[in-house]
Amino acid sequence: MSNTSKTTKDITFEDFKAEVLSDYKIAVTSRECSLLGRREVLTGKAKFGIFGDGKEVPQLAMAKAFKNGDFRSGYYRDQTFMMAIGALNIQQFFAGLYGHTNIAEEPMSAGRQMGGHFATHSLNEDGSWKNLTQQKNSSADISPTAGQMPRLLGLAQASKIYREVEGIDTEKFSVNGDEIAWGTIGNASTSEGLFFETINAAGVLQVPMVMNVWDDEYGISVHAKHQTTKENISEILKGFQRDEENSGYEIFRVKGWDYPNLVDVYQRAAVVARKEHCPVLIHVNELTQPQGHSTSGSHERYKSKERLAWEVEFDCMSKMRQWMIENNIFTDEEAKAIEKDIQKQVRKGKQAAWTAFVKPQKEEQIEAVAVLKAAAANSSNKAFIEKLANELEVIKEPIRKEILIATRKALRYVTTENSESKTDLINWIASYKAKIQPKYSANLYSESNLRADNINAEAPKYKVDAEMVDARLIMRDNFDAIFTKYPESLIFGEDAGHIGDVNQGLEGMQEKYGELRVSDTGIREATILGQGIGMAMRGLRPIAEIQYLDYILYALQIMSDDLATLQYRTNGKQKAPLIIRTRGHRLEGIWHSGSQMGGLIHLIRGIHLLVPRNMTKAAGFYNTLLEGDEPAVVVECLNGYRLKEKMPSNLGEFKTPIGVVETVKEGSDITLVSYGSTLRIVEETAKELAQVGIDAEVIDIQSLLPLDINHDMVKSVQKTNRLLVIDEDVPGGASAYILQEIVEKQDGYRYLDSKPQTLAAKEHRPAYGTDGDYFSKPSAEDIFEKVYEMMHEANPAKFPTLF
Ligand SMILES: Cc1ncc(C[n+]2csc(CCOP(=O)(O)OP(=O)(O)O)c2C)c(N)n1
Ligand SMILES: [Mg+2]
Repeated sequence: MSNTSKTTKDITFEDFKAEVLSDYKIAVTSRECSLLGRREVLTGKAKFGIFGDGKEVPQLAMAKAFKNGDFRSGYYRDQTFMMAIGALNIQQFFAGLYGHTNIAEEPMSAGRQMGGHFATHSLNEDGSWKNLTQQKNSSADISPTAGQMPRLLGLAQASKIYREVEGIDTEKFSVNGDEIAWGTIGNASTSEGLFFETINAAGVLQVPMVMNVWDDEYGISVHAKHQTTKENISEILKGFQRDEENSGYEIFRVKGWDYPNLVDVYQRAAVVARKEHCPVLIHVNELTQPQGHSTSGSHERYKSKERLAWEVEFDCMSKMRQWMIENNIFTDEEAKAIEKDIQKQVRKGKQAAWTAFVKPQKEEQIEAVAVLKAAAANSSNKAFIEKLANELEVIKEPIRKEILIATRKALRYVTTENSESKTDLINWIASYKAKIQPKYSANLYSESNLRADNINAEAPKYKVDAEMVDARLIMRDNFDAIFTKYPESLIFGEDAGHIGDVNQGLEGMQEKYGELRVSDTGIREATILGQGIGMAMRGLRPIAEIQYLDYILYALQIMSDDLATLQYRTNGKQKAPLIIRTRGHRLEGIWHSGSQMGGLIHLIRGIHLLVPRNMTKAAGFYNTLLEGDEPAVVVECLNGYRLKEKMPSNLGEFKTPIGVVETVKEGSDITLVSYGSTLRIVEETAKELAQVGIDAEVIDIQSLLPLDINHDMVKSVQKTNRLLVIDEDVPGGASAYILQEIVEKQDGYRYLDSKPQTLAAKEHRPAYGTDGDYFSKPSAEDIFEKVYEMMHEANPAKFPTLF
């Protein structure tokens, strides 16, 4: 099922009629899916439903203007559009509603996302790119309202880069930069800051973005009068309209039930965006929600009788039907026949989806019951196990939870017994879990051969007369090598362009590589991130610069909700190998020395988090990441740019391994673990400790996500039997995470002779100035005394008390 994008110009009435009829059939199919979908939830077959009824007709118009290579970044109402571009059929729609975990049956997310969250596949089985110019693309939806906006900007910007930057291999991604990024959003969600930030940025960048607002006057129960000034988004955005003097937007307003006008507006909008790379806003108003917001409530509670009556009259489908009758496209009887036929098809598709959904679990149930019955036959607790087997057997449509509950509970009745069937039961549970768990957990990170831990380290090389230079020069010259080696790489951020970043790590790069590849952006962290996500999803290698680590919080929601979940929520069918460059740690004051690592670690699982101790290490991380296909944050040490480091000769080539710790000083008495700027203080303190006879081993973690994939830290604890984790995050933050890794995951507790400890910063933000730092974050004296205290406890005679 798919509609073609012929223009209405050169076609006969018969052609025209056929096209409109085909559109109507798609819309009826979509509406029937919504109606039946709601029933499936209310009868308990599906858990939650949110549907696109009331928004069908504008989506037909959008689909007609949408071409191969284009991208959608939208929200949960777009099922009609997805059907119209041929990316969603009836059975798949219901597979999504049920949460089918097979990607072949449920191509949107393999059951990970609730229905109504759409995606197409950008990647082949092995994680390599498909040819995106030969298919219609949808980036994977997320639930946070307006969360689709930042990425939309990047999807659109990619076309501009492909059109205007020379030397990039565009084959799989672009034809002359002609692709449009189409956004959809609900009227109420335009209240979010992300909407306004994106609208402004796209106007500045002049990228081919067509932004569609589906306006039904409500956001769940909240009316437009509480959402939007003047209750009218296109009215208040009028200032963005381009004119003879200034570039800006082309803005359209059109009624959502007016099929011929919608088709016309979308064709015109597409020409402006595609040809001129001018962003477009289409405000589609007078839309409805026939069944209310979602299956969680009913709109009769908050809509007036008059409004409800208006919604019936202005339902876009009945308006389209009426128009079709008036224009002799069909008669009422013909329409009824079409509708009846489609109702049947939808019921059939729904049934097929349910049968396919239930089938594997039924088979697993039969296996489990057999294993349970065998275990019962040989057990003194036969009656109890049989009961579990019988209870499982009678479930008509079992889910996996029920299968595991029965089998796992049965194990408890055979703990003291020894039989072959008990072993069979144990093995069955283990192999079942091994088979099923990945359906829910795989693809958080890349599973292709380009994943980070598959990329080999390469040491920096030095000429005999290598100079000691300001470390920022290593960063700059390495970026120079990167931009030459990878024509598809580009960097952007506040002050990243003209002056070459606030620490001169990009000095001269804009002059050399141009304003499109090394660019200044507005102060708008969330959409800087979004630019990166969208461009990375279209095959470019963006480096998004967040000026200071402290300000990453503005982008954190998008990192956490969008970037970190992308591979996971598409079951590995989309990727955005975006590199986020930032700088942080110890400098001056509350907002220039943050180290909110605990927060980041826990919120961005799915993105690597790298914390190099110097610029050579950092540059090596960029080189590694560019060979891989995963997103990462690199936190450069803010106080390290002017320190001296030796200039390597293999710039762009040396690689710091990801997930591998480095022992920077060997020792036998205690293991000190740290990273980033604090590591330098730990190294200095280790020298002072040596003077009093304490031989500390110092480990640089380098990579917080992933952390120590080779389990090297426990080997050190095995040798020293003592452990202190030093970190400048708050107490219980990153240090607790590191401690858990060593003590629990790596079984470090077995080798400890002293209580394992952490030394973190104070709970408050770091105060300003040198003393502010000294009284806020772990100092050399703090570290010395903590280690000394641990050694005193172990050997008071050798280390008499300090205080
Ligand atoms: C950030 C965020 N806040 C709240 C919600 C809960 N929520 C889901 S949809 C919705 C209303 C959206 O209304 P609108 O944008 O007009 O879209 P419509 O559903 O009317 O098409 C809300 C509040 C959410 N998903 N994300
Ligand atoms: Mg709305």
